[in-house]
Amino acid sequence: MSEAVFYLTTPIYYVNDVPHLGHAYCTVASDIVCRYRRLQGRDVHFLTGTDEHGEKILRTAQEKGMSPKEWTDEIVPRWLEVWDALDITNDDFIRTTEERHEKPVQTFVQALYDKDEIYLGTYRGLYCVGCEAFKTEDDLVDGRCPLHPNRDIEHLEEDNYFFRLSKYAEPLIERYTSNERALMPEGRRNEIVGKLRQGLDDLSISRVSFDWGIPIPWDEKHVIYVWIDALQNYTTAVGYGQDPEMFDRVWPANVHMIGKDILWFHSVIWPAMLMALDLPLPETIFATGFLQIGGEKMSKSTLTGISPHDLISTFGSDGYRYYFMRDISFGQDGEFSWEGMVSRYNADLANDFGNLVSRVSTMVKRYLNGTLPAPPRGDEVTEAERGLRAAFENAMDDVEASFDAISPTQAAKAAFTFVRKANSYVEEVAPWSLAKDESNRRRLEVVLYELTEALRLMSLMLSPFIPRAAQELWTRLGQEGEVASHTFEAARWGGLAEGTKIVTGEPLFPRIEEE
Ligand code: ME8
Repeated sequence: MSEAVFYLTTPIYYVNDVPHLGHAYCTVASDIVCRYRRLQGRDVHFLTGTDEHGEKILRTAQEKGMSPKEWTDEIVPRWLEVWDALDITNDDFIRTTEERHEKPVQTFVQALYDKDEIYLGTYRGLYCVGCEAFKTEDDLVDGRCPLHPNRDIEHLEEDNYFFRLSKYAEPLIERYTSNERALMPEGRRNEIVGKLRQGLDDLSISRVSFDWGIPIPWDEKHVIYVWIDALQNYTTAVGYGQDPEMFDRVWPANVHMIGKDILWFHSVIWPAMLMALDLPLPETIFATGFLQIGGEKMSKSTLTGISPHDLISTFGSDGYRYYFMRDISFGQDGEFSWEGMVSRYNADLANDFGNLVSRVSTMVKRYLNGTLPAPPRGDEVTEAERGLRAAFENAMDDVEASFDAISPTQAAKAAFTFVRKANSYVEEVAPWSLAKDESNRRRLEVVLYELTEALRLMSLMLSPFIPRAAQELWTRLGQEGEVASHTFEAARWGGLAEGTKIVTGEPLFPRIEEE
């Protein structure tokens, strides 16, 4: 039997504005994890999309003098452009205004109602339109939402339908105290368990004061609360209520990758909804930290959002992807800085990796006429080659363990231990010295074979992070097709065939001069 699908989701983003670095952070990390799982031979289903209902989008459209549907249709392509520019390989893109989402959301909510999980009541309290969330006084700082200090908190009094969320505090505590992988990282799990121990209130799941949303099927003057609608993208996109065969095959998600600001919705409300219908729960919810600027969360509402395009034009998609994964410890908050990005790019990509590629391919061209010799026989392998090969095996193991722990930062570090080892191997074996004496010819062939093979393996191992450069290198090494369509089956030392033609080219990562 084939292994189950690896299903990973990103948050679906509010389209009240264009994406900034903070949004791209979660999506890039998700893409890297998915690319790695594909290299492992897994059947991956990678979902992202847009969250298009609710008051926030409605008000944005009104400010623009458009209907909400006109506004979302205009802005969604701007999001797709960014994902394209960052080489995001999602298998599906869901918009919550699509019929394939709206219909099954109604089916789901109706099923909750039929099981008496929903009742009519009155909500009296606070609401932050920025978060699209009900708030208590305790959530506010100086009377304002700390995440949306520029927006006024609203006082609501509405007849709403309520979900019996309070029933689920105990089962959720049980889940998070007995399963370490259910919610990661650990600090976030403890935080949620602490909050759950204080008990849960039932949750208002409908709104009546506006109509931009999915109607409650049995009472159409209500629209479904935007979070109850949005969370279901994870199930509607894989066939809930429409395609039972697909739903059984793909659900539950292996990973819901999210930012820490939306952890409560994902780790409490969403699993409770699933429990209420006896549906399987996501295996892991992983909350990233915030990308900050000047110590504050980068955001649209505080006007600190920088567009990914502004960085891609200088660093390329690869430089962008690598920097954010490598420099911001995954799961924690981290500060973006231009200087940090330049120095990381120059040190790791331009110097350690890019120069190695240039040096090795230039030597193969100069000393071997660009044609690979026969691989070394057992008796031609010395301690130096054994060290290089062992570094590769260790790096592969560490990369795997890091991805299992959902740490692309550790994985990037681990992969680069092999790059650095290859650089020290070049210095140790000094091919340029061997080339001076014809009697060293075979030894020269052996070390250049080993180095070229190391580059091929780097292309595979680094491809989740730097897919463009990895592909360019793969092609220069005379390898067919796309590196991304291979698996780690191809990651066995000695895979390069004798006679392969190696070509040189422009630097993969031209140095960026600091201004
Ligand atoms: O919350 N640093 O959408 P959203 C890191 N539609 N990540 C950041 C970030 C930052 N500065 N700013 C945003 C929503 N993000 C809902 C989600 S899911 C069913 C519905 C990331 O557009 C972070 O992952 O406001 C956050 O959770 C996500 O963008 C969505 O933000």
